[in-house]
Amino acid sequence: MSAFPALRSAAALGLALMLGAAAWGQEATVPADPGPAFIQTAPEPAVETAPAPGQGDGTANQPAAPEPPGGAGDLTGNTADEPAPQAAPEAPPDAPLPAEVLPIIGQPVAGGINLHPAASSIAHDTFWLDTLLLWIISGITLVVMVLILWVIVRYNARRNPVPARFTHNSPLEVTWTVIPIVILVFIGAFSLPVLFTQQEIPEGDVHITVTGYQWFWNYQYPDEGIEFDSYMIGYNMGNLNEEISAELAAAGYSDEHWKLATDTAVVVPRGANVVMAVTGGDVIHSWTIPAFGVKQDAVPGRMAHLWFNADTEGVFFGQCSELCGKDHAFMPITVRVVSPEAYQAWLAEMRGDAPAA
Ligand SMILES: [Cu+2]
Repeated sequence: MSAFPALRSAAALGLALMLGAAAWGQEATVPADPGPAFIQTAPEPAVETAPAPGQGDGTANQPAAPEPPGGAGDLTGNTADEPAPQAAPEAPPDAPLPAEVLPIIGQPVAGGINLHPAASSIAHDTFWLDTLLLWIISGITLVVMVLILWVIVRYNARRNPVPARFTHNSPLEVTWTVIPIVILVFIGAFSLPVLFTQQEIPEGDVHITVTGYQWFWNYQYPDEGIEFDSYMIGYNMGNLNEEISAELAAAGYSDEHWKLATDTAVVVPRGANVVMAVTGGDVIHSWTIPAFGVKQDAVPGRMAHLWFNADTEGVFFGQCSELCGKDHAFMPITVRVVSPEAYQAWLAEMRGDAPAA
């Protein structure tokens, strides 16, 4: 297991060299570069220090702007005392985010080359399979490379001036037919069960219907009578600017989550089988959360299904994964995995029956 990061690193290094160091370096360092004026001119102290007095985790996301009455007082008391750092970004989206501090897990990281941390049973299975395949292809590549080198050294024209003239070698032909078959059967024995697990939709504890539109997502919880749209924070507001930074901060995100964070989020409870019906309202989109190991095309006129069981509480990001028009890059996906209790509280808030307390 421990050899894989090294193998991946080697592969990524080769790729980086091929692509050119300049392009690679630029992409990897942009988020960390303190240079851009638009980041520096943002009200940095307010964004950075607001959560500090109350809790150690300065980067964890804060409760969303609309607070449930009386709820989460200990977490929000400190920020409430401070003067509002900004003209409060108009927000209150129709789907308030749960007032719970969640770690942001499923997101790209600067210089990262590995898969997102697996956060569902399907992701654990598929990522394990990915590792197995990496071992196998590495072995095959090594064997072929050794064979080629051997032929180059041993059978070049100088060392082997009179080449053999035979045309068939039955044992050899049987061998190079049978060995690949054995390898493929071996892979299939592991990959097919994973594939079936993905495609056999279990009984759902939570049902969600997601519809892709140009350029946002619509979510419905048919069992709960809940429906809301989900837009990228800062959609149609130009490049990253103070206004967008303020909206991100108000929703508990930071600048690095621009183009990933949405104004509303899919909220699901940890440990529940979530069954999603996926369709498209205009053109083909594709819904995915890499950390869950799920991706499904959203095709108009068809209702496809995916399922996952998230085992880690946190915030997970995905992006539309089927080129769907000019703003394809601006319809990200945010899923918040919360505790079952927080999920029930969120449902109550969404349905409008506010808790008595
Ligand atoms: Cu799309």
